Amino acid sequence: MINVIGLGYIGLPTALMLASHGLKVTGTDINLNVVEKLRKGELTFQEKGLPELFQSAVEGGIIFSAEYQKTDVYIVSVPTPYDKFSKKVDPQYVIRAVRAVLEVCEKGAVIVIESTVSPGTTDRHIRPEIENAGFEIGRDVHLVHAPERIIPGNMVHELLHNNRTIGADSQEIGEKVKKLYASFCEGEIVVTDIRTAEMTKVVENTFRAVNIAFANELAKICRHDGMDVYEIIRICNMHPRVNILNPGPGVGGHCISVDPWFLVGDYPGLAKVIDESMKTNDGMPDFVLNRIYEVMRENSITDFERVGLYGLTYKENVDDCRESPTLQLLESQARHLAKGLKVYDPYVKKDMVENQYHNLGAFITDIDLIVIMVGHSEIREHQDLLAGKIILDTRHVISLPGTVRL
Ligand code: SAJ
Repeated sequence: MINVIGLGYIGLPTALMLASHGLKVTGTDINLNVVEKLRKGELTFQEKGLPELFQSAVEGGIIFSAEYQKTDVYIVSVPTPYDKFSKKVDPQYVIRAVRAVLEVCEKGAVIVIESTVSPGTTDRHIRPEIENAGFEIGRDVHLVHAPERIIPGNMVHELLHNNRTIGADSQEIGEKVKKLYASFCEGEIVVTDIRTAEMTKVVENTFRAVNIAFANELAKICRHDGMDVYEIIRICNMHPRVNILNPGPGVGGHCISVDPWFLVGDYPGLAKVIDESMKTNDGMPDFVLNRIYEVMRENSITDFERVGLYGLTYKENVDDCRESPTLQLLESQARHLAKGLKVYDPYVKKDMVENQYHNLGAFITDIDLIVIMVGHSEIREHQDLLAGKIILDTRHVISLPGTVRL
């Protein structure tokens, strides 16, 4: 039996995937609400294909529990927050999960850590924890790091098709875990050592962060001198070896806006391009706020209550608001003691911020300037609803004439 620890954005789909491919799985979460919801057949977040996967996992006999199980394979996918000041990863949840596993596991159990950790976390924090508990790694328990790569919005497909990395102390254990993941994963599975696996995960997200920062910097340069950044990127990308990403209102989510800081925190004198890139991305919500002021001035709008932000999530067509640029922008606006911006997001049903609407029609009626912060399909497909409004489109998704951009 496989005990998946932590039933969040990564743990839940992974547990469901294993169970729907014929493996015996118990999903454990310390949050009783989560466990009870899942037992009742309710999902805890929206994701394309997840309801069907859930159904097939239930048919496969998946069990949800708040207890850690006595078994020989654990997959730990608990959060790894980072300290905003030191920029270092906080491994406390992983450590707590490993401690709890040690209390119940069978001799020779394999503990697979899927949570993102900064390079060296296993050596610095997890190994000593296990050794101090009197266990010999490689005999009493085995450690593996198998970072995930799935993207919210396309998780189920990517779980099935992405290549994966398995970091292990020995080839034998690496191969054993590879076999486990190969029960559902159709991509190539590479076996390496733990430190390399830790580093690859963080580097992958850093690559994307740096490249988004480059696009954001170009947007600022082009704005400064009246050039069209989108046209420039479009033409540059026709070069066979150039592939520039899209500028936007900032970088959210729990990965690209977080993981690269681990490298800055651990290697402050070395990770310079990364440091600057993260600052550039983090500065984008303020850049958008300045653009809002400019557009308001140009159109003689004096009241923030006539301005609406479309989108609260960190990207299109997901319901995840973690580190979202819109939330960052609202925070910044509050710091400037200027309040009143209206907000709407079709994916966010509960009230999260002041002046939040739950009806697109009412939201549009009450504003003169709409700022597209997220390019949800809803607004791409119903652009006609925006006719007559002043539109500031930070995502380059609206094609109505007169739309102003980043
Ligand atoms: N964004 C831009 N411009 C772009 C692309 C993205 O501004 O051209 C913004 C998005 O709007 C969003 C943020 O960046 O706010 C991040 O979105 P994303 O879709 O690029 O990535 P995530 O955070 O949803 O998922 C990433 C993925 N990593 C990579 O693509 C290298 C995913 O594969 C990882 O599994 C995930 O991080 C993770 O858990 O680490």
